[in-house]
Amino acid sequence: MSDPDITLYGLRLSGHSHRAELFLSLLGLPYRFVQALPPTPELRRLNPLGQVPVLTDGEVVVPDSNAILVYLAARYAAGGGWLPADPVGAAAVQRWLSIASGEVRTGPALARLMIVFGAKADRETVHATAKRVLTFMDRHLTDRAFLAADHPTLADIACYSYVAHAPEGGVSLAPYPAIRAWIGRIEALPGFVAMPASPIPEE
Ligand SMILES: N[C@@H](CCC(=O)N[C@@H](CS)C(=O)NCC(=O)O)C(=O)O
Repeated sequence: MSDPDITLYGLRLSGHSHRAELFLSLLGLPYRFVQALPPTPELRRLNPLGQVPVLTDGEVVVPDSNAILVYLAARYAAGGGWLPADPVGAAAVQRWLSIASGEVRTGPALARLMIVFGAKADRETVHATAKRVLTFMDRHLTDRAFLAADHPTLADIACYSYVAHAPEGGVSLAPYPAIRAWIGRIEALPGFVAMPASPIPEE
């Protein structure tokens, strides 16, 4: 296998970018980071949607945070348990990738986007979505160490950034002890790298 020649086009305050950077760091892969928002012409060439993150690895171009996780796991960590090959394990991980792009994106991530970046959305709806998904996740984690297996998988990496930084959007994690314990387990993984913190708004 050729040496990795990896560039991550992202934004350091983006949780989508962070999940890609976190996984690169957990795998110990060398990479360059290029800040690409507001969308640069290079970013638009690599991803016509104009969104970060995009990962390039030599000639390979992979837009989308979850696609990047899948690419890195399959290319550089096959058999490492991040992306199980068995049908039940694979489906369990995919379920959480969907939740990361669905309820986590439209709940805690959007609540943070409203505060940190001034995005406009209906606060009540966004916070109701956050409560629903965090309540579900907390119950799910009550008797589990990780979301989709008895070890960390892409499910945990995809969900971590926006859940851990939910308080920056005014979504407290105080009611969710199992989630807080899970966050501690992710942050204890060798190679963990944090997303820069933004101020937590007063109640
Ligand atoms: N489905 C995409 C969503 C990425 C996304 O929403 N990126 C935001 C930053 S957090 C972005 O690039 N926004 C700029 C834009 O949409 O113009 C992924 O998972 O990578």
